[in-house]
Amino acid sequence: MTVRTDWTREEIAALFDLPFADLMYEAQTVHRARHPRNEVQLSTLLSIKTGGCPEDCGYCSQSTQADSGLKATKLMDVQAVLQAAAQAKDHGSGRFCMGAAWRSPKDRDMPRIIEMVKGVRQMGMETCMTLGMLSEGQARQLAEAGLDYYNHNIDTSPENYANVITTRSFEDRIETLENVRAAGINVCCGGIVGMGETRADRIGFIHALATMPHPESVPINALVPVKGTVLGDMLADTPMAKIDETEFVRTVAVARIAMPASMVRLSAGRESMSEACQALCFMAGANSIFTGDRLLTAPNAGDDSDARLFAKLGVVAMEAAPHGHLEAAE
Ligand code: SAM
Ligand code: DTB
Ligand code: SF4
Repeated sequence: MTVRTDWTREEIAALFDLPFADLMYEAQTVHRARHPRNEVQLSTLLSIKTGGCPEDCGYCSQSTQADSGLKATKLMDVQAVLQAAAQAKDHGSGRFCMGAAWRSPKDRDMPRIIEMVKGVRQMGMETCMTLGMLSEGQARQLAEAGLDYYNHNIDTSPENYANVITTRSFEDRIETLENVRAAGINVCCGGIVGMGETRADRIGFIHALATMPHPESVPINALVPVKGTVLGDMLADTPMAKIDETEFVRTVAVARIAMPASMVRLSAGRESMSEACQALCFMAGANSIFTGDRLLTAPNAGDDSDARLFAKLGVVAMEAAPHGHLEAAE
């Protein structure tokens, strides 16, 4: 149960191949050794700049390449962002994650972004941002502002990357992750399953995450199929390509075992997931979710249904503890 970054693909593949009950048992054992059981960390998303993105990510409604009918907006005012953060805090969320549909932030945007980080932090919430690629200098500026986490996903295996996104490379992603880490900001990095990728791609995806310095937070998103995006339309045309729930749970369990100390977030896609599947994901070691009615642009499960689910499962919200969760073993 030590934290290892020397995983081989064969080892990751062997975990995926385990009988389901054995995989769940191992994942739950690792989880209990490292994390408070029955506790789930709550984060809330806000899209601070929506749509009009020049990147061509095949899953995303915010790309200019997508015909999703989404209205593009300008960067929000600081006050409006702080108001949304206050509401999230009132609803029990510990972390506020601000996302912008950018390839990378412009230097002229940085002062406002920094005000947002400082303001949310002053409210006693953990801060997270996802703004696209960052230079070393931008990462340092965000660190100085007190940013706790930066989300930047590798999304899929290195070999599948170009099938999903062509306007940047897997290596570009790694470079930003290195800049973020070097600046001393916690890394939030994961990806999407259910994009029609193969088991081998899911193995390559977890292998890539587990052989870098492990991200403190690993979001596992189930593709939210959006009409007008390449992948949303592909799934609508070939429903057979939709990922099966057991395979989704397996992916969560393998992430938990391969990255024992990380927080594994059951991210996008919960809205259309059964309660039983979500319960299995928690069993498999997921210990974080996005709360609230909306993700960035897509609908989310919502506070009422989450409260019901938590009560049913005997799950409680984890106390927010900036930078402290890795020591949270029982
Ligand atoms: N533009 C920035 C970037 O790409 O890094 C930040 C925002 S982007 C929307 C953040 C992440 O959301 C993506 O990396 C992807 O993993 C996830 N995402 C976007 N659209 C999704 C969808 N339809 N279903 C599931 N996950 C999605
Ligand atoms: C992540 O891995 N998932 C979040 C967050 N990081 C920024 C975003 C999910 C987006 C889902 C689609 C939407 O809302 O547009
Ligand atoms: Fe732009 Fe991010 Fe959407 Fe890609 S995922 S199109 S970079 S907003």
